[in-house]
Amino acid sequence: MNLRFKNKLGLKGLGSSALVSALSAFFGAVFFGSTGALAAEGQPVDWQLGFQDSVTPIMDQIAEFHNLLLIIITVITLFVMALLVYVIARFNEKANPVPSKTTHSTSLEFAWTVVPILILLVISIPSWRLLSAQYTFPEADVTIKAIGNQWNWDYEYSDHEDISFTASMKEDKELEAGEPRLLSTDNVVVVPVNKVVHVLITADPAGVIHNWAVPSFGVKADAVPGRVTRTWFKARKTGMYYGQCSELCGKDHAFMPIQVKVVTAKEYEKWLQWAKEEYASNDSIDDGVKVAKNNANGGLVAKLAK
Ligand SMILES: [Cu+2]
Repeated sequence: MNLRFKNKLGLKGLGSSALVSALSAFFGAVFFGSTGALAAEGQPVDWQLGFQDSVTPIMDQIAEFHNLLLIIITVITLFVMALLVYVIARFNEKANPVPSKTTHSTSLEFAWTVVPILILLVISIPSWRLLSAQYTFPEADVTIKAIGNQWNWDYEYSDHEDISFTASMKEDKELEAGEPRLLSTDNVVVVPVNKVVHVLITADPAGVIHNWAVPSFGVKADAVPGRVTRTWFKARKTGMYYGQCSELCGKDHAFMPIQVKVVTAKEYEKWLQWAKEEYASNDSIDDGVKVAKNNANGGLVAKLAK
């Protein structure tokens, strides 16, 4: 039994989520062997059940909401199945040769109208709470702009003029040891831990809709040409987190991943210094979009609106 499995059985959450975690750990262990991790932090794993581990308050809330819904849908499904089994056994031709002539039951009709309404009301409370939390933006410590291109992402650090770069997926032959295939990028977004990061998201005006999503952060927002949407996250753990473009955008949709490294405040300061050098503005591009000096695509991606 691995550590994660024990954690799950250790009822670390409150009631519902602990129950669901324990259930999913149980089924994971039964069907997929107990040695594989059941969820991973920052990236998917083989035979994973459920979400990637959460490192933000929003993702915590999403997971809790999901667990609540899973319990409700399980109870409803079992109830309906029990009714069906009962009807099949009790009211078949052999067991019930003379059927009742009843066509109407006011109290029953009242119940099957009101009970679903009450269930929906119960569901709506955490749903609205989650929606409100997602769209209540705490004050930003760091603001990043992500621009979806065909087929990579440009990033600009809005608080630092000199830091902007393109992040393209690494080819298989470029991968270093431990780097996940189809998820690793040549340049990586770096953000400090325990800080509110706002991500302004848009797309190349001459392009298509993309979507900036990182599962462990619980963020997913469309990148729409000519519009700026935004999302925010506050990661509580350092580490590497991966996401993918999550809006079907075209032929290389599967090949424009998102890689975010969460580091300590000190490491972040150091990275800023390094990045200002590394990603110094490229004056040869006349529309004012800066790209990384080492960017393999050169200026090709610099076709953004002026
Ligand atoms: Cu895309």
